[in-house]
Amino acid sequence: MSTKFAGVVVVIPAWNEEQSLPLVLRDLPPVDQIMVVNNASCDRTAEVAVAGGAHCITEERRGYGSACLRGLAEIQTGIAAGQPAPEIVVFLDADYSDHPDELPLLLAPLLAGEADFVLGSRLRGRREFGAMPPQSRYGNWLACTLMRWIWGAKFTDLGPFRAIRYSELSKLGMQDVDFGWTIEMQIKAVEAGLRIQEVPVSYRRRIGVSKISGTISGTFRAGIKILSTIAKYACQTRSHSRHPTPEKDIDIVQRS
Ligand SMILES: Nc1nc2c(ncn2[C@@H]2O[C@H](COP(=O)(O)OP(=O)(O)OP(=O)(O)O)[C@@H](O)[C@H]2O)c(=O)[nH]1
Ligand SMILES: [Mg+2]
Repeated sequence: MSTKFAGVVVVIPAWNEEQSLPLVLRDLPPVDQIMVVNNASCDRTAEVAVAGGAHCITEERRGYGSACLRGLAEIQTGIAAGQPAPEIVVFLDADYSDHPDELPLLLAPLLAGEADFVLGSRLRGRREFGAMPPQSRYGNWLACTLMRWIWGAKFTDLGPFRAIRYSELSKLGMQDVDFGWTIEMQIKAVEAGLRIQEVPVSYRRRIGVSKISGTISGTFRAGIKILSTIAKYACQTRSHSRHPTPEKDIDIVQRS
């Protein structure tokens, strides 16, 4: 039995993931709390979450960001009721594409006090053939290229498996209720001057029905959402700063 990561809460947004969620929960190392946000599923997602030892809450409003925001609201409610604030919040998808047993890789720089935000990069890690279809890789590349041009930030991915210091996350003012959530966090982390690191993570084909990258409409909607999120924050940056183009690259430490 591995040692428990104290002060760590894992938030898992889940929409109809009864097949994959038990495997995610099985492979996660012990943490203070695993919070599954059941996003109005019509399968047995809630039952398998509880059976797997997770704290399960329901968010009726659909959308990836809605589920993540609900997880944050639940943490705030706990703190208001006297529970200690978590030190680190981890986000992880419920579809078993990421490898939950790689959690220690994400936590290491945070626990060592070397980073405030650690992003799992699928582009720098091992990917099963077909796990990230070409449109998904292209979308990531485009978004990361735009972030580099606009904010000088050298990300390689918008991966969902990520860990962030709760004290910093709670100050970012996260808002997006959809698939703009991941890039919003990255942009706001850069603008807030957080110490950011990327670590390579493995990625495999999802279990269950693909909702985004495996469908044309899902890919299109996610792409539009990500680009419009970049445009929104780029306009805000421009209106707040007389020097919108950073003079030097923002250092995102790449750990191997
Ligand atoms: N698509 C979608 N996913 C949601 C929603 N709410 C929660 N989720 C969860 O968010 C995670 C990411 O969604 P995925 O559907 O895996 O998106 P993706 O990884 O970009 O694409 P595919 O795996 O190819 O479908 C999964 O754990 C979903 O169950 C929602 O409203 N829409
Ligand atoms: Mg997925």
